[in-house]
Amino acid sequence: MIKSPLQIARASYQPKLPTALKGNVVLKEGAATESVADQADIKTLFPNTYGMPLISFEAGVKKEYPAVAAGVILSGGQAPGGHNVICGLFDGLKALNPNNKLYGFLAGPSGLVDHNYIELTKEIVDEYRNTGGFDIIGSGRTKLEEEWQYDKGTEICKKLGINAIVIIGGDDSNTNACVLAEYYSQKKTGIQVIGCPKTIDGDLKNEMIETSFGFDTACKVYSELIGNIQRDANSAKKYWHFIRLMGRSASHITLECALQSQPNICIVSEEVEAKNQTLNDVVDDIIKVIVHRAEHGLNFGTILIPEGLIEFIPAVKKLISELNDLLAHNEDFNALNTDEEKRQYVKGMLSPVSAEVYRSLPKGIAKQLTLDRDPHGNVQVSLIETEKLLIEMVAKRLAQLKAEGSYKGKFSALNHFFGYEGRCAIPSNFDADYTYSLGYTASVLISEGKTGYMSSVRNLTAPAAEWIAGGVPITMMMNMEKRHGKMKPVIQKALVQLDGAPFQYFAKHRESWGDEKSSYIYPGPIQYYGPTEVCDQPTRTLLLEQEK
Ligand code: FBP
Repeated sequence: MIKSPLQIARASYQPKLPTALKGNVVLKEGAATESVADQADIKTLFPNTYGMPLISFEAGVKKEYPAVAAGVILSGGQAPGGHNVICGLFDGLKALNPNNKLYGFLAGPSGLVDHNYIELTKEIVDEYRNTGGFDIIGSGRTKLEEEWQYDKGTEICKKLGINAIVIIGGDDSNTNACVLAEYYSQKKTGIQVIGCPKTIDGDLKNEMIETSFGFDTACKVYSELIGNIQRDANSAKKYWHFIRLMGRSASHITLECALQSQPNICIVSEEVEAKNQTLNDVVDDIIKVIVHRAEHGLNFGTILIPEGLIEFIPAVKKLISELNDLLAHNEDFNALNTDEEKRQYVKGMLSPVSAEVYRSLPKGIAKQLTLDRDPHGNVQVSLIETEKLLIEMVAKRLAQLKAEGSYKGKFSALNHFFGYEGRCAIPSNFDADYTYSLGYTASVLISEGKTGYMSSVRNLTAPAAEWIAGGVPITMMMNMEKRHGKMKPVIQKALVQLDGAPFQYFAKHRESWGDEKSSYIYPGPIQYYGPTEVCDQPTRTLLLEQEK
């Protein structure tokens, strides 16, 4: 591998660990837990892994652990810090017993099923310390949800002597980790399963998981780019920039980037839904700011748009939910050959209201909603070009206003989409430290014989030495939701809370960001070396949530 000077320097960065993990560790069990909702159903579905206690680690006396072998899987979209989870896991396993082994399953969960793996040695792991990407073993979106897949997993674990599998993934992958843990317990395979909270989207968080890893770095990369665009806009004074940001359903990334860069307009999908807005209402809100700024001679600005917006327009949401029920395991639909046949079939099966919405959408977007699903059945929102749709609608409306004489400005728009450029960035110090600690924590959970737990590191706005490491039963995060027409146990996805501190801060300040005195912030690139207030800051979301 040819390395950049920064990569060479970063290789020797020693991630910070919570004090409790630095020496000998003792496990403390807390109170028994309950699932967030639907307790009776979840308890019935997870008889072996329901109700387990919370776990925290404290400094303790030396303990001998028998040698174990673990297998690690990277699941789903890349997120900065994935390599450091593996480094922390490897270092932790070796510190607990030098005979411990770590295998990596290749290309995501399919590696477990297809028996594709490598043994992760010190030489391999050292090459990837503090780097972005998931290329050490690759990732994939295969779902682990069929018993034959679990049994194939048992086969390879028995062959390699693997006692534990660590699944590094988002809410869907950790849901599957929980089901796998329960299955392996029921079958008495002796294979433990531990989850790790990954996703740039920031939507895998709750009372015990303060943030998912990768959110920090990705938001800092996007905010740098937004700041650069704002400075360009403020210099050239001729373009409105419509910037769509990744993040799937939730608007956490968009909101965090707004807090870091203070754009003129930022749309938050959860608010659009709460206000029961239509796409035209969203356009009207944008128009107000554009017209106001034009009255002050400012025909430029920035607009942040979450990629999940379209799903949150209530009428479109209803349509998506009908499509989900309609298309799940639908043999007739799957047997159709052309996109047009499928379109006609869908139109005929929808309720009259949804059929109308479906018809009103541009064909490309309707196709995305119907045909282009990921293996978890999710609409692939990152492929829907909402920013272009909005530019088109805004331009049309402004032309009308101009004709009526109520708008005299010039409207020239550019579109951007920031997503993939942030997912494999070199992890910020926060993500490098957090992920290393998550991996190290997983190694202790494994050595302590735990299963069905998610590795958890909390108190994240304090210095790393004061972070609290431990484990949270995954069943604690679950509730029942309708998926593909059936009720399923799943981890509750965290959306932006409109009464939460990050949104409240934004709502209080957004009017002034949109007026004629722009309040742009130019965050600049992530800094890896320098004063702690420049290099080690967590996200604004985390700081506001923890009242800092
Ligand atoms: P995960 O939920 O798997 O972490 O993926 C996050 C994400 O980057 C979303 O923000 C985005 O919608 C999606 O992945 C894109 O998926 P793909 O990588 O398959 O294009």
